[in-house]
Amino acid sequence: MSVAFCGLTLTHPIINGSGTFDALAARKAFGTALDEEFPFAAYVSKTITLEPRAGNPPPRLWETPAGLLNSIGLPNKGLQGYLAEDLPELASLPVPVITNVMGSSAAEIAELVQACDAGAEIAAIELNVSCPNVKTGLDIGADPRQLEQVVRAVRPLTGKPLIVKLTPNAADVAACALAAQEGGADAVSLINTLRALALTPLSPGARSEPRLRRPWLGGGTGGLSGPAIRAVALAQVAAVAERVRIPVIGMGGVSCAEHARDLLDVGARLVAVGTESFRDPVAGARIARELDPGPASPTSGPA
Ligand code: RRO
Repeated sequence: MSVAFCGLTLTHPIINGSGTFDALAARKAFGTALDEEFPFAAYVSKTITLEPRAGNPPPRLWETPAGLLNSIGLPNKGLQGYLAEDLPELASLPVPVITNVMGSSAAEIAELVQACDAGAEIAAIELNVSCPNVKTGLDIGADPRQLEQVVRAVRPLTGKPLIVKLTPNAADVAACALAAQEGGADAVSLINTLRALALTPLSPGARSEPRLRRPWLGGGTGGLSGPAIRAVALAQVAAVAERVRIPVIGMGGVSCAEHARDLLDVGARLVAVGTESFRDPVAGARIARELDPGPASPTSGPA
């Protein structure tokens, strides 16, 4: 089931969505058992920014009937903390490491890409231009012209595979994918979460006072993930795969092999598992196994 992806050979097509699986915390919890059956064929880090960030004020999560709304706000140690403390440990995972970065200006993105290029343990770079939970003033991910310019500017700064993570919150996602390709991206990944809102619940029986209603999440709006967005992901991945030559990483609401198969069948090269890993940390391994059950046993087929 091995898959060629941007010069890497992955043992199967299932990876994690950035920010949905903390490999270092999992290793503390499960020890070396984690390395023996690591759930993913490559490990994507959470989003790293130039400076450390505390993240958004709580509450940061809200469950919907078929999804999860988050406004985490990129808490991370910052580039230097990641390179010095986390990357050396991530490098001992049994799979290639893809580092996901986000900048709030073209100059910041360039600095992040340059630093990742120098990190020998980093197999590929994923550029997050799609987080719904920060007000950067730089909405490049939703504007094909700006996106192409930024990707074109940072492309020469690295020889490593450059993946652009697209936002679903754009008028024409396929046009954004094409722009990333024209700028020199080696692959695109989608979908990130859909911008969404939850309000502080009313007490039972209370009359609504519209002017008193407030967003539940500390960050205001959040990003919706999970089963609720799977059909949206399938439509957007299909539209993008039809339009670009570069490989596509598809994700959004995948919780079993059938869902992964749908994304592969509309043209994704790899599939990322996100929200399902919060429920089942070894979902990635389960889905990879279900996708490739191996040769049929002599007794399982017709005589
Ligand atoms: O940290 C977050 O709040 C976050 C990020 Br960076 C992202 O890309 N997507 C998301 O739903 N949340």
